[in-house]
Amino acid sequence: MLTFFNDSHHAHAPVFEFFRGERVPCFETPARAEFVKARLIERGHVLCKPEVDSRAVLAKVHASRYLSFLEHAWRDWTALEEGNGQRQPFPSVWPVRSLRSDVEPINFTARLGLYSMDNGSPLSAGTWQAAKAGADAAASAAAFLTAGERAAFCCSRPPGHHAGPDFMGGYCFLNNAAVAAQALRDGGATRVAVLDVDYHHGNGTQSIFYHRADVFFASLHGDPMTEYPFYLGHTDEIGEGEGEGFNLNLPLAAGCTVPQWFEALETACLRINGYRADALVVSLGLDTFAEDPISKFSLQPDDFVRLGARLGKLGLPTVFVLEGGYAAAALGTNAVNVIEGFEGR
Ligand code: OKP
Ligand code: ZN
Repeated sequence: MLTFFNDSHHAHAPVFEFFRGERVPCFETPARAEFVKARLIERGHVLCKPEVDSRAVLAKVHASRYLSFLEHAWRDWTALEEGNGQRQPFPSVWPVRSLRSDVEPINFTARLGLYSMDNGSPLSAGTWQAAKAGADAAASAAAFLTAGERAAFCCSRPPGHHAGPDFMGGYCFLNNAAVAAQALRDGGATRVAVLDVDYHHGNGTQSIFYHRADVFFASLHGDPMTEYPFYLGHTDEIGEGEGEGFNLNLPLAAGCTVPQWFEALETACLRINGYRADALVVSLGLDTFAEDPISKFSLQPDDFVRLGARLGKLGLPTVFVLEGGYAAAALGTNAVNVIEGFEGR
């Protein structure tokens, strides 16, 4: 399969995050993409550099004030104080209900809080550069599909599906799946389906398309009553206005069985068939793997072949975008298994 890989993912390399009140090494590491790259090459897949500038598409899925903040965040952070280049910025105040989010404060940390859903998305020097390259990969993949390619895989990091119209969160900054979907629409697809199979609900993608009928969003994920991102991903979220009926959430209990997971996948696939999509974007999180350190589903490597095969049966031009998956050493095998299941190899 045509795959997109860009070395600038290395530029996003925060050192630590907070987990259960402790400072721990980041789960979302450069090694993840390198493990996938190595396995792709080993299995004979062609690696391309993204060459499409996603800026125009980004402006359609993210708010311009958020994009400006993100692009200049590291410059602003390091200008604040000597030594900040060695420190990771984190938000400390968030505009919850009854606080104003329409006014952008001058204070850097206050702006960071305004544009973040959690304290789980540390910035580093090259966050913008890496995230932008991931968005460029999504736009490039979409361009190849528009030109007649059957499928493409974007081996990008950081992931994107928690990033909403105007916020970062859950290791995500720019929503690559949304960029791919929007670029496919711009390329002439009438209806695009986005299927999110990451362990965590794709709250950012859902929010970006919640009021739209031209992009159908479906997600299988750990029940938000107990699992991150907690505040979105319930079954009664069906879309609003024009978008009513074009959002499908299939929450599953943490610890559910593999057959239960595939049953939910089947439900999502049948809905995608009914939608008569022209193209498919898959938010390919591999943190459904049994050995994942932060998730609680139990898929095995072979189950990823089966997932790929089921997606291939949809018969749609498909962009795969890498999302989560934190058992890094197994990530390459699991990702390539999906691709090869899809190709029927
Ligand atoms: C991103 B993706 C809090 C630790 C938990 C949330 C998990 C983000 C998963 N600092 N972080 O969907 O794989
Ligand atoms: Zn995830």
